[in-house]
Amino acid sequence: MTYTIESAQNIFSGTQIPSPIPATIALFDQLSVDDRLAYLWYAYTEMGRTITPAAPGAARLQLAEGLLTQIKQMSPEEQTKVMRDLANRIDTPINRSYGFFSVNTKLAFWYELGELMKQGIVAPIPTGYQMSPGVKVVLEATQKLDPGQQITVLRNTVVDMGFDTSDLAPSSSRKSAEPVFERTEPVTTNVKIEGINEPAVLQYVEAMNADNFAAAIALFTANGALQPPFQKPIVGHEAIAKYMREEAQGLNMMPKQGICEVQPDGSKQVKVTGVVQTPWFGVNVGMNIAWRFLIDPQGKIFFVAIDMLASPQELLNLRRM
Ligand code: 45D
Repeated sequence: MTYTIESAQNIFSGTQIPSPIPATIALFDQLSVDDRLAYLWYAYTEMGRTITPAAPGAARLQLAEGLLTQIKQMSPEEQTKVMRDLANRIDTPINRSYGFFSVNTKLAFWYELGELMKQGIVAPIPTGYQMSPGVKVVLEATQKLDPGQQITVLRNTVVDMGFDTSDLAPSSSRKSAEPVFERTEPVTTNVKIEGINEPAVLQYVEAMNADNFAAAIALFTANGALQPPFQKPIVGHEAIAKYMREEAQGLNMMPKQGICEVQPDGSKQVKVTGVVQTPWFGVNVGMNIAWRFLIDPQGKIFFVAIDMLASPQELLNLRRM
C-alpha cells in the first residue's frame, strides 16, 4: 500500500482553514475555575434563549443517576466544591466516575445539574458573582461563532472536565451498550451528493443515517481509521464500532456536494461538505462539516476525517490546494 494514516490525514490539506473553535477553548482554558463555571452558565443559559437541548431520555440519565443522587444530598458548599473539582480536572473519586462516562452521559449529567441549579436544588452561581474581564472576552468570542460551533465549544469543555481516565483500565461497571437516542427523522435512503457517485461514500452516509453501524463498519478496510473533529484517528473495526455506538447515534447527515479525485494507484480522495444535526438539538442547529475520505483501489474506506468548517463559506471550498 502506498498510503499510511499519516499521509491520509493530509489529503485536501489545502482546504483546511483553522477553526475558531480551538481558539475559543484555549481562551476558556486560561480562566480560573470559578470563571470557567460562570462562563459555562452564561453561555449555556444565553444560548438557551434561542436553542435548548432536548431533555436526555431516562435511560441515559440513569447512567449518571448515582452521581446525581450523591450530589443532591450534599450541602450547597459541597455541591460547589464538586463542580469546582470537575472543572479543575483533579483526581477525586467523583472525577474518576465522571471520567469514565461517555460523552453523551457527561452531557446528560450536566444537563440535569443545570436543571437542578435552575430549580434551586443544586447550588447556583453565587449571587453577587462579579463577571471577570476574562469571562467577558470568552463570551464575546463565543457569540461570534455560529450555533453549530457554539455547541461544539460547550460539548468539548464538558468532555474535558473530570479526571482523565484514558490511561486507566476501564471500570468493570461501565456499561458498554449505550441507550439509544430517539430517531425522529425519517431514514434517508438513496443519498445524493452533487459531484459524488462513489458507492462507499454514499453507502456510508446511508448506513449512518439509519444507525446501522455494522453496515458502515463493513465499508472500512480492516486497518481503516476514522478521525473525529479535533481528535486523533480511531483505528480498526472494533474501536470505530465502539465509538459510533457511543457518539454517532441519531445523527442526521446531510452531505451536499463533493469532489472525487482518482490517484495513479487507483485509490480515490474524496471531499464532501454538508450539514450534520445532533439529536441533542435536532433540526434547530446545523453543523457545517467536511468529510475527507481516502478510498482504497478495492473501494473500501481506508480513512475518513470529519472536520468542523471554519465558516459556512467553506461548504463551497472543494479546491485541492
Ligand atoms: O459547568 O461521519 C451548566 C462523527 C453550568 C461520526 C453546565 C460525526 C456549569 C462519523 C450550564 C450547568 C460522530 C465523528 C456546565 C460524523 C457547567 C461522522 C452545562 C460527527 C457544563 C459526521 C452545560 C458528528 C451543558 C458531530 C448542559 C460533528 C451543555 C457531532 C450541553 C457533534 C451541551 C455534536 C450539549 C455536538 C452539546 C453536540 C448538549 C457538537 C452538544 C453538542
